[in-house]
Amino acid sequence: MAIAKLTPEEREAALAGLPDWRWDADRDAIVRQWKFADFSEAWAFMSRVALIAEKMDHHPEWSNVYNRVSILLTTHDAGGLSARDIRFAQAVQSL
Ligand code: HBI
Repeated sequence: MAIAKLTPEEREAALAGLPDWRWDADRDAIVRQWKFADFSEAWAFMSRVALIAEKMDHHPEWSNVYNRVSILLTTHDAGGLSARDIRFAQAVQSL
């Protein structure tokens, strides 16, 4: 499924609205980390993110170590960051 990568200008504009996310130039991805009180809190968050992923048919690259969760968003179909990643990050932001 062809979807366009964001231009540098589009990326900067999108990131201005997502201050907690940073751009990973090597992956052309956006990344964010969270630290929760404990594993239970982290897992509860991941459960909600998983539902977003299935609903949007867009899936994060992520990892969890005890109370920490890292999420990296990129669009494999585009070979880099796309509007889908921005929409996903906004949905996570609004949890
Ligand atoms: N998730 N992050 C990410 N990137 C994709 O390109 C992607 C996905 N989830 C599902 C998906 N693509 C499918 O739409 C296609 O691979 C069919």
